[in-house]
This record gives sequence, structure tokens and C-alpha cells, in this order.
Amino acid sequence: MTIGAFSIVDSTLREGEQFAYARFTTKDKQDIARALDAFGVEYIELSSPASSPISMQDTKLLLDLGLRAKIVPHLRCDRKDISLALDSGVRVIHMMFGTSAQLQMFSHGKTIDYIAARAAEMTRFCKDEGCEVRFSGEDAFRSRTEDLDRVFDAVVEAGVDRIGLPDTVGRATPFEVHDVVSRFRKRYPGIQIEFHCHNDTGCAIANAWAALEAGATHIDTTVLGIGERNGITPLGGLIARLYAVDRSLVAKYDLKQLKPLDELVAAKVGISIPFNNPLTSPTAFFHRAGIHTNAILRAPESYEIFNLDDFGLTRTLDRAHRLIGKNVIKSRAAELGLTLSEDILYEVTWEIKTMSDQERLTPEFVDALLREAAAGRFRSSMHFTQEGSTIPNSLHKEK
Ligand code: HCA
Ligand code: CU
Repeated sequence: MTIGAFSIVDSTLREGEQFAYARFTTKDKQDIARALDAFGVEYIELSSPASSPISMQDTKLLLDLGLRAKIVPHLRCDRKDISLALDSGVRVIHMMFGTSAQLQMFSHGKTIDYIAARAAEMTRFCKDEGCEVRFSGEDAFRSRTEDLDRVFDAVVEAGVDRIGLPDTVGRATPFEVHDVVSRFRKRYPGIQIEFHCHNDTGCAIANAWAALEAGATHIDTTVLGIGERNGITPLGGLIARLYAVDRSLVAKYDLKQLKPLDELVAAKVGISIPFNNPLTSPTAFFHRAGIHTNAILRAPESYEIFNLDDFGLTRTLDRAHRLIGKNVIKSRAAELGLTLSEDILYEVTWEIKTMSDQERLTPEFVDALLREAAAGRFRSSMHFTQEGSTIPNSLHKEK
């Protein structure tokens, strides 16, 4: 199936609040909400106003920002919690109730009949208040199909706009997600389907993709994937996945806002952007091997699937390692405005390789070496050891 219209429900301020290192202040939440809105996510999910007095206060303050994104609280299926949320002024409600045997037994102790009746009643209550309503069967991927059908039939009958299928414990495979979402897509043709995927086995992006291919209309993300345990589908990772298949799928978002957004949330939770984070990791476009940089210099798409300009990102070609090739040295010399013969370029390249077998070189050292060579002071036999070099020692080693 081709991917149709979809929305991103960003849950950095809800699922992300459950991340071990997150402790958002009101200002943090405002900053993050603004940055998410600037990127263009369609929904910003918040922790329940019933969680704490500040949670209630912040729901109102975030609504007051007047963002394009819909502000939506995440609630238990409970009339008091819903009423409190409605008092804050929200007009989209996300509710959930555990539908798996595990959660029935060890979390809330309720039967499927009770859950269906309660979910339908609360859905009607919200619809009567004029709200957009989503109901999730928490732990859907460990819930029995007949139990999900029973509960979702009841909320669909009650007028729900969207059903939610969370892989709460991150155990689903992409094929399984595709099967389950496809089945509900057929069962409830006019109803939106939201998918929320934990990353316990590293499948959160692949599973979100599978859900979209099967007809999901809403995908939950958080910035950098932060959330309970090791988190959920990362916003940037999902964008990377979609862009790589078809750029037009993400044309509605301001892609240049992704890096500042990832940096903002990383700073707010006190982490660095992980090295293996798609797109915005500091090493995401770092190329070293001479064979690669040679091709990259001719055509970046040889080893990159993203047009970096679209994201406001830049690449780094290593020039201070034994695996580099002559082309990167030649290109660097040109960037520095230096003219060197092919022979000298070859010798300088070999010098860098030989030296970097012995010590860790810096890019600045390579630049200094190129300047020395351009000034006619290159003597390869010296190997520019620290003792023999006219280049300051401080440039030899990475600090
Ligand atoms: C939670 C669990 C949840 C809910 C997702 C949803 C999950 O923290 O309440 O409401 O769709 O992973 O099941 O995040
Ligand atoms: Cu979750």
C-alpha cells in the first residue's frame, strides 16, 4: 500500500517526560513545544493535567502559546481526569486502557467487558463536549484480537475519531505491525489509526514505517526517541525513513528545524545526541575511507541518501587518519587556496598515513602540513616527526 496522508503526534512532553533523565520545567516545555511547532508536527501530546498541579497549569500555558499544533493531553479513561483536562481548554483527548492479559491482571484488574463499557462511555462524554477523541488499547500487541475487537467496536460505535495501537513493551516485528494495522484498517474504514512503538528491540522506526504502509494515519514520536525505558520512535529517525523513500512525504515539515530541535531536547535532558542518531548525530555525515571520500567529492549521493541542504546539515571529510586518500588532501589544499603538484599531494598523503600510524593527528595539523608543502618546505624523509617539524607540537595531537 502506498503511504497516504498522515500526522505526527509528538509525545516528547508526555512519553518523553517518562524518560529517566527528563525533568522539564514550564519554560522547558514552552521551548520544546515552540520548537516542535516550528518543525511542524501536527499534535503535541502532554502528560495528564491530573498528574500534578504544575501539569494542569502547564497545559493551560501551552494552549496559550497559540501554536498551530493541536495540544492533546494523555489521560486515563476516567471522567474526573477528562473533566480536569476539559477545564484547561483542550479540545483533543487521548485516552487509554490496558487491554492485555498482563495489564488486566497486574495493572488495573478490570475485565474486557468493563473496559469496553467504560471506554465507550468516556468516548461519548468527550464527543458530547465537541472533542476529537482517540482511544488506545494499551499493550495492544500482547492483547487478544477478540479483546481488541470488543473494545474498539465499542468506542467506534460511540463515535471515536481514532483508535490507538501501542506496542507498549516494544516486542512487535514490522510484519506483525503491518498485519495488525492492516486488519484494523479494513475493519474500521473511516476511523483514524494511531501507532505508538517502543524501541526495546531497536525496531521502532521500522515498525512505524510498517504501520504507515498498512494504513496508519497517525504516528507517535518523541525527539531523539526519549521515553520510558529506551524510548519510542524518534522523530528525526522517522523523518529520515520517510525522506529516504519519498521526499514529498515530509515536504510539509520544516526540515531545517530538526537539528535545533534535537539539540534543544538533548540539552534539556542533559545528554549528547547519540552517535547513531539519524541525520543529526555529530557523525551522521562523517566520511573517512579514501575510496568513499573520493566518490563523495565527485557526487555526494555516492555514499549519502539525504540532500544535506534540505536539512541545513553539513558533512565532514576526514583528512587526518591513515585511511584517507589523496583526493581529500587535494580537495583540502584547494579549499585553502594552495597549489600543489600531484607528486607532492601524494607524498603529503603518504606522510599523513605514516604519521597517523604512530599518533593521533588533528585536521589543523594536516592544514599546517599542506601550507609547509606549498611553501616548498616538505621533506618526506623527515616524516615531520614532532622533533623535526616546523609545525607546533600542539597541532599534532587531538586535544
Ligand atoms: C503509557 C503507556 C503508553 C501509552 C500509549 C498510548 C504505551 O505510558 O501510558 O496511549 O497509545 O506505550 O502503551 O505510552
Ligand atoms: Cu509508550
